[in-house]
Amino acid sequence: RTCILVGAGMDCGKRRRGCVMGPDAYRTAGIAETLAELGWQVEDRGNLDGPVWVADAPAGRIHAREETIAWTRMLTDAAGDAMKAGFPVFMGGDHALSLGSVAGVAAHAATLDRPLFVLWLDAHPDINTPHTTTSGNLHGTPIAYVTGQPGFDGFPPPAATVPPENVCFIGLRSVDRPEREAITARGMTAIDMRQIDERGIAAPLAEFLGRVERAGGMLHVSLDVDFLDPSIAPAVGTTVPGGATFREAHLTMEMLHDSGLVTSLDLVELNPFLDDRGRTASLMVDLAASLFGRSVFDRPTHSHS
Ligand code: DIR
Ligand code: MN
Ligand code: MN
Ligand code: MN
Repeated sequence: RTCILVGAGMDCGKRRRGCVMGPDAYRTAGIAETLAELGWQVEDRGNLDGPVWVADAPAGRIHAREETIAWTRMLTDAAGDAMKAGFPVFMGGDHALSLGSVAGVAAHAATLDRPLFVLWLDAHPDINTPHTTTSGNLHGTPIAYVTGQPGFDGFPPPAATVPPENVCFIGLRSVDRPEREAITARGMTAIDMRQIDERGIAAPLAEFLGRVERAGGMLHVSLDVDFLDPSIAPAVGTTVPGGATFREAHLTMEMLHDSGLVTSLDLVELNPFLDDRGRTASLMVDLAASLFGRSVFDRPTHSHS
């Protein structure tokens, strides 16, 4: 069991800067040591360099399009390589890194002839396209890209796309109108905060994990810091009140571990410039630890079925 750490300090998916420091904040918070203590072999591949210099049209409607395209190519390749070597953890960087990480993971799953499922833990569904975005920020678009929606001119077409019905969002509380329409039209599973209030987080998550298991699927998890309530995770540029609590987040990770279904992970949107003595970075590392098997007591695995 080898975990591959891939740093990608991508910072061009939105205007506010600071996610470039994310990978080093996770290292400072002890991610490698923490996963090693859980019995994993940890291979830290360092940080992807990112494009050396990319000309972006000034003041375009889409922010840093060319730079994002360059990162997407780089991340797609790095994700494919890392999947061959073990369980990749993509340390962002903002959520635009998932255009590449998920595209690379999907291409790998296709070579194995296995369906890929994606669990999107986020206040936002990130399903805008370059046509529907009002912010122009490409961190709001990875789900549209990896499910093969049109509008990504100039981007490498993903070698394999994720079927929209294989995507599950949990934690939603800020959804743009075109995003809402896309989610409904494509029959995607969207667990918003109201559902979590009413049913708890375990029941809808267990339903989704059951589907992944019955399909013999692989599961990519994308954890955006703003999934969490801002009171416990202040280090993100797009805080939204009313997010997942400390225990809801850990329970999610613990159930993901017990399912044995997760094959890759993104840790994204951490902006260490906004953190409070590293507590958000440390919480993200602790959540990763729960996903990699840290628990108070042992439990039978596959507890969802
Ligand atoms: C908004 C905000 N839906 C946008 N999105 C995200 O810019 O498209 N904020 N991802 O974190
Ligand atoms: Mn996001
Ligand atoms: Mn978000
Ligand atoms: Mn099972």
